[in-house]
Parts: sequence; C-alpha cells; structure tokens
Amino acid sequence: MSSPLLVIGNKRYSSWSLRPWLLLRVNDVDFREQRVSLYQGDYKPEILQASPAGKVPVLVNGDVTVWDSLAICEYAAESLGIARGWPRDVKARAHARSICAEMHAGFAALRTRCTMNVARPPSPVELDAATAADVSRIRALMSDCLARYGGPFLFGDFTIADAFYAPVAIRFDRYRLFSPAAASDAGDAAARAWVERVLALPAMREWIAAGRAETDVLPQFEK
Ligand SMILES: N[C@@H](CCC(=O)N[C@@H](CS)C(=O)NCC(=O)O)C(=O)O
Repeated sequence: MSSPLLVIGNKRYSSWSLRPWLLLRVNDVDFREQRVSLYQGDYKPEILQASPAGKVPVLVNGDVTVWDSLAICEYAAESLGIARGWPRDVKARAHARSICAEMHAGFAALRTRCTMNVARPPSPVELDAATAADVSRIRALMSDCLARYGGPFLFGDFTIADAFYAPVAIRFDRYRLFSPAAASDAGDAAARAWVERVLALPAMREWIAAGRAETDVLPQFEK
C-alpha cells in the first residue's frame, strides 16, 4: 500500500492544514501531500474528490478517509505509529483534549481578526475586546500547561496539543501579540519561549518557508 496522502490548503494561510501536517512531520511519518490552492479555480471539486465534506485537511490511507484536523490527528496517533499523540497520564490527556477542543470550537475572534499568514511582515494590530479576550485566554492556558507539566512543550513532549496551537505561534509572532507590559510576567515568559520553540522546529521552518514561497496571494487573508 502506498503511503498516506494528506490533502492540504495553502501553506501561507491554512491553519487547519498545518496541524496534522506538523504532527506527522515531527513524528517522521512517511506521507505524501497534495496541496490545493484554496478559493481559486476548481479548488472545490479537487477537495471533493478526496472528501464529501469539501474542506481541507483530508487524510487518505488506503480505504480509510479521515477529514477534519482533530479527527486526522486522532487517527494518526492511533494508526500511523506516532509515539506520543496524547499525553500518557489520564489527567494530562483529559486536559490536552480539553484545550484542543477549546481551540477547535472557539477563538473565532482571533481567527477572524488575525488570520494565519506566514508571510505577514511582523507588526501589532489594534485588538477589539473579543480578540483581546481570546489572546489573554490562550496566553493563560499555555502558561498553565507549561507550569504544570514543566515544558518544553505544552505537555512535556510534543503532542497533538502543540500541533493544535502551532498556528497560534505564527499569529503571536506575526501580530506581536505579547504585550510589552506582560513581558516580565513569568508565565508569559514561558509562553513566549514555547512560541519560539515551536517556530524553531525544523518542520515548522519547512512549512513557513514553503508558505512564503507560494505565489497565490489572497487579499482576504492579507490583513
Ligand atoms: N474544522 C475543520 C475546518 C476545516 C476548514 O475550515 N478548512 C478550510 C481551510 S483552512 C477550507 O477547507 N476551506 C475551503 C472551503 O471552505 O471551501 C478542521 O478542523 O479541519
């Protein structure tokens, strides 16, 4: 059987695609990727060939098709030989699942106001109250994980939770979301260090470089 195929969107913008891609790459899973240029030409039929949900990411492994980033990460952890998908300890695992579900279903203001764009020149933006609340909640939950489990990643080793928050690392970096006033706070310093650590992962650097090299620039995501 050939290696699993991961159908993804633009590396410049597709935060949902980054999550499973990063989990697979960090864990050296052998997979093929198919990049779809989102919102251009016949992009929809191209995705529909892989999944009736019509959204990326999609993972096709033989006769198994999995769509949605969280389902793909779960499947990869169970079936693609990933050493540490979720934390081993049951309490830590419940905690990791909670913050992934929180990300998966929430933070709409941050997602809309600060779209993921790996090529955005770094500069701060004015945050409305809802976006500021999302940023503050994310900083708090990251600091809490790093203090509780001791780092270097959110639950010690790199897990699905880090893959799920990786697009946040890009947003924090590109939109300068750590306020200077909070820099002296110990929890915030740990969260900043996590952002730097994630951005320095070879797989992240590979994704960001590929996203920056893309030529299809979509004005709606260039904020
Ligand atoms: N909840 C889904 C969201 C997937 C999603 O919204 N993907 C976007 C790209 S990041 C997409 O496929 N957009 C194309 C479209 O809606 O036509 C997941 O976690 O995978």
